Amino acid sequence: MPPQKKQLLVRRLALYIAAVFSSLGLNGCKTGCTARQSNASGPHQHLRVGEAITSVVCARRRYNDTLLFVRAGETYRFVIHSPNSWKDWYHSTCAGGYPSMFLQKPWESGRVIPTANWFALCGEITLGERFVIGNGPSQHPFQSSGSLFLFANDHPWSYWNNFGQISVSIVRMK
Ligand SMILES: [Ca+2]
Repeated sequence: MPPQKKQLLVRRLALYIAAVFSSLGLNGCKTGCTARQSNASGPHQHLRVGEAITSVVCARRRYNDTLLFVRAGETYRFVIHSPNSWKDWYHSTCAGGYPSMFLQKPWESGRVIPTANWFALCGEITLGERFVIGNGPSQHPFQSSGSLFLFANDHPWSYWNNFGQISVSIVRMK
């Protein structure tokens, strides 16, 4: 079988498995995640310089709403709390994520942020930039304004087999 056809077959099989698990109701945030605000979509607050909030990021959610609104030109600092641990199926990792293992190589370009590690803690602004936080502490100067969402970097159809959550403090620096 030609390699391209084989790759297509593997992808179709993976999509089928993802669909089966989704239909079994395993794509929610039922395992290892108790964060209520992860699913929230309420009024978003805007921090003053020096103010901070703590947000919980559930690995199984593509969009974890921090309930924060940030503006272009502001800088925020991200500090990961202990235990810094979550799991991509059977693979335990941290907010820094992990590089591709053999079978994951062909899927790298499909990750939400293709150049970041699998499961690296990342952020994004609605209709704005995406950025990597990792193990931190790290700072990000925002170039766009909007609501801030956090996520474990994964392939969009592969969130169903994610477990755990990581807490992160978000402080406005500028
Ligand atoms: Ca996954």
